[in-house]
Order: sequence, then C-alpha cells, then structure tokens
Amino acid sequence: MLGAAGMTLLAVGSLTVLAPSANASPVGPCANLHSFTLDFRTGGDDLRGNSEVIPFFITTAGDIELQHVWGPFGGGTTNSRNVTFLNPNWTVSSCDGRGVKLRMVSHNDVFQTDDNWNMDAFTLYGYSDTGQRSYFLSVPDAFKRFTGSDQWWTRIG
Ligand SMILES: [Ca+2]
Repeated sequence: MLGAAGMTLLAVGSLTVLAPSANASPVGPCANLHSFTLDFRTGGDDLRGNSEVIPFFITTAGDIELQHVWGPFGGGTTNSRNVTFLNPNWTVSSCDGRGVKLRMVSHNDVFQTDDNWNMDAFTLYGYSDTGQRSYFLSVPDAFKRFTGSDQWWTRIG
C-alpha cells in the first residue's frame, strides 16, 4: 500500500512505519509477461561498449533471466532497451513479479581494467503478449555504483 511521498506503509503489529521503497506492482489484471522495456539512467561514470548487463526478473517462482544488454551508456544519459526473456517462449504472470536483479560484467580489452558504472535510476515496464503494460517497477533513486568486485544490484518492490 502506498502512503505519502511514495513510501510504503508497513503494518507491524499495531505500529505503522514508513520505509523507502521501489514503486513496483502489477498493472491491471494478471497477465502473462513476454517482453520488457528497461530504462537505465547513467550518472557520472559510463558503461563501456564492451560491458554487459544481465537482468533477471524476480518472481515467486525464482529469478528469470532476461536478454542481455550491452553498453555504451554515456555519462549523464538515459538508455532504453527492449528485451524478452532469455528464451522468448518463457512467460510468467505479472502477479508473480516481485522485482529485479542486475549484474554488470566487464569484458576488458587488453590494458583495460574492470569497468565501473554509476546507475542513478532504473525503470522496468513489463508487457503481455497483447502488448498491454502489465508490470511496472520504478527506482528513481538507485544510485548504484557497479564495479568489478560489486557486480550485483537487487530491488524488491
Ligand atoms: Ca565506466
């Protein structure tokens, strides 16, 4: 349940507290998801062209891998990618969606060290087989710095 300023109201016994939260939810009736649009807002450190982002859609049935995404994402830009599940025949109900997980993998050229990437914001839109937007997750304040030793970012709605 959403309270003021996008905070999630958590009922803990008789106590209600405000916790920061991603804004994630199915949209409309349950629908089988087939494709996604991923929006990545890059901060001051770019994602190189030889760096790969592996997205996973977190569900009640486990983490389902999406098609991989590659840079370059320039510093201070927003880049959008349309993907399906890694196997385009896979599907999952929008009502079983719980969040997203990203892994950045560097593929270094000779003389390159691991890439670092500042992802300031992230948005995911999930679409049904009829193209209906059926899942939405927005993290406007991700401010994640991926590095060679810190490759993972997870957000549960
Ligand atoms: Ca970089």
